[in-house]
Amino acid sequence: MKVLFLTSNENKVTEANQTLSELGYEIEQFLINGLAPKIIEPQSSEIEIVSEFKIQQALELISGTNFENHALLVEDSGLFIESLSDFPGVYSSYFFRTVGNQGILKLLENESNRNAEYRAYSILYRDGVYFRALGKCLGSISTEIKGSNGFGYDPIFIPDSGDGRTFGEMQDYEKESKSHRGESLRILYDKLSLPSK
Ligand code: ITT
Repeated sequence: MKVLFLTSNENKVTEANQTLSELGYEIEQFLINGLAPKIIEPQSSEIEIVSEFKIQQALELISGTNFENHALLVEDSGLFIESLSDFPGVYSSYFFRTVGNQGILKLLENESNRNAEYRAYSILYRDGVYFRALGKCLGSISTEIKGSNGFGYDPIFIPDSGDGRTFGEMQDYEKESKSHRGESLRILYDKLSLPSK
């Protein structure tokens, strides 16, 4: 089954395919004339609320088109840093684009509490039914940038469940088995696998 993923982030599409392709789902980025439609994100500090807005926009975009019967996927995620009162959180994408990993390292320069958490909230819509899943990944912020795999904050994020390497130093399958997105997609996988009533 083809699933249209409304996102501007191709890395999210790759990671979703890693988990959901086993179910026979083929995740494709939702494009109109070759471009990802602009998503309007609400002013909210909750990734759950942002995701609900995203799925409604996806539904509006396919309404009345040839894609009307396709399954849809959206996700909102972010990095929540304890000593920064959960910043950048829902602003993770913007913060990364403007100041990047160096900006985070600078903010934490003299900070001993480097605890952080990645969160991802996914919503999959199929045949009139919504499937929702929250995934979390506990970890800490490194003192330097390490590795070039993954995307975004991966070169400064060390998952607690790992061996001290950042996600940027891990292979895709290692990140997937520990990450917030991996967890959220595995929960979706389990929900989608249940026989429908
Ligand atoms: P869409 O909203 O178009 O889906 P986006 O990249 O802007 O794409 P979000 O608004 O959900 O996505 O922002 C998530 C940001 O959080 C993302 O851009 C990264 O900066 C960061 N992030 C989330 N998950 C990550 C991961 O697995 N690895 C590294 N950074 C991540």
